Amino acid sequence: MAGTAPKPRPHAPLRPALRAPKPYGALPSARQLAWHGVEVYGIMHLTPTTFENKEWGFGDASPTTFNPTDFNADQIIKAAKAGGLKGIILVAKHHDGFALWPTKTTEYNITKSPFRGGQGDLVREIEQAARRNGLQFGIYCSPWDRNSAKYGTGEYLAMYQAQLRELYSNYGALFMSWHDGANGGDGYYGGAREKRSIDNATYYDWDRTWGDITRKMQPTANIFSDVGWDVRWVGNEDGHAAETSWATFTPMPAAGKNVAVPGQSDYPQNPVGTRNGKFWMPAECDVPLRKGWFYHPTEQPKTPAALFDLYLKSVGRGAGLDLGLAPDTRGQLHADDVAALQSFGSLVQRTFAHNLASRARITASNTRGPGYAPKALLDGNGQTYWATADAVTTASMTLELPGPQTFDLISLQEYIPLGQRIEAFNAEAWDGSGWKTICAGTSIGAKRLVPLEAPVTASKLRLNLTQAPVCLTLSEFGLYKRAE
Ligand code: FUL
Ligand code: CA
Repeated sequence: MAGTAPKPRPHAPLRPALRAPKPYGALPSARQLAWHGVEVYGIMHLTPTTFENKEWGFGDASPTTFNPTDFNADQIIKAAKAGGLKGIILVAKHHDGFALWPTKTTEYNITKSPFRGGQGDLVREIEQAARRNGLQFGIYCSPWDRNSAKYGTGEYLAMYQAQLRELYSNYGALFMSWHDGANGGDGYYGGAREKRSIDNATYYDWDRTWGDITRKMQPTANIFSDVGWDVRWVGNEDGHAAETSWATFTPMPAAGKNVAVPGQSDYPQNPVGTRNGKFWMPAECDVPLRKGWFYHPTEQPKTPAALFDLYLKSVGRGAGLDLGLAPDTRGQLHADDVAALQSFGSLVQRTFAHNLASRARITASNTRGPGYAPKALLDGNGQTYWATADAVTTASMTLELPGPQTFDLISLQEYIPLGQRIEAFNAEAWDGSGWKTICAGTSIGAKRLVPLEAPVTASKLRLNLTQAPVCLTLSEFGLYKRAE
């Protein structure tokens, strides 16, 4: 995208009014900007727990349980790609503690299974298939380990950190490092079969685990947790953010606690975020394609229409959509899952293939000056944007379409490298005799998709940006008709 941005004119005099707007509030890092570009990705669960038909393995399944008879990384990744997923996070170790790579840290790993005659490395196979097919790769390594005898003691942290080091060293650059919040409780724990509780505020020493290991070894990896450093959990596993969803966030400590750290924060705010929050920490909406994160023969994948609705409520609210993929005991996605992904991907692709506003004549009530003209909203390039003069915090723009168009979705994007600025907007359509409000909303951020109650046919439209603390930026505007 950056490659198509207009080159600055070197001889244009740099009058102060033409300088870019001053950034506002917490800003996204380069790593987060890259993450915003991914939008839809997947998280894959396939461990001994699949073969036990459970959601949480206790940690006592024999390694020989893990025996996918026809594992095919390309089948899984190609289905993900057809679904429009641009990245895949592999659960390299779930709560049951079984490591899907030949680790030195525990005997409870893939080399003790029949998979590839004990020579296999499932992390490697998925990583390579992902890269071959142009998907980014990420890792989930569960902090909670129900197999390890060491769990709950100081020794376990060293083991967990060593596991992260192995995963960070051997599988190329990661786009995400995903850290689950489920912690402690009962488990096998090397045969003790007991309940172990840890203080999740201190036990994993996240400052050092993430600061000294993840950041240093994998600077491109976005750290996800309920209050991850880069991406926050949306607060539910249903796949949607709140209708108002700010990318900025000030984590809330749990009742009686001083600081909000993973596992010790209050979640009511997570779906909405915090207006003017301390950090840029957009939401990830994680939701399984089926009912559970692991494959169960009795469950069905969600319909393409339901997935499209989740897309609107996640990506369309400035968040990411992380779709759970559950290969079956063959080690492949069920044909129903492949079909659901394919139809969902096609629905998104066909809906957004053509911006019905792309040939509109667009005028704005205020423009900062040359280089910030409103036509930047229609060039399909997120790097070019329209902006107002410093003192102007509300504006309207009028779009005259070449003829009547029928649409039921409006798409807006802010130029987020300068922060999340806009707090309220609405749109009106000209119905021949007057302006009729067709939608209204609050947060925009990386992307806002507004589904209209019913399709609108119009050849003239007005977008009103009605509230912001500072001057405005907007990088893209689109009108779309939901595909059948
Ligand atoms: C959850 C875990 O407890 C689930 O088993 C699953 O891995 C999901 C992605 O995160 O919190
Ligand atoms: Ca643009």
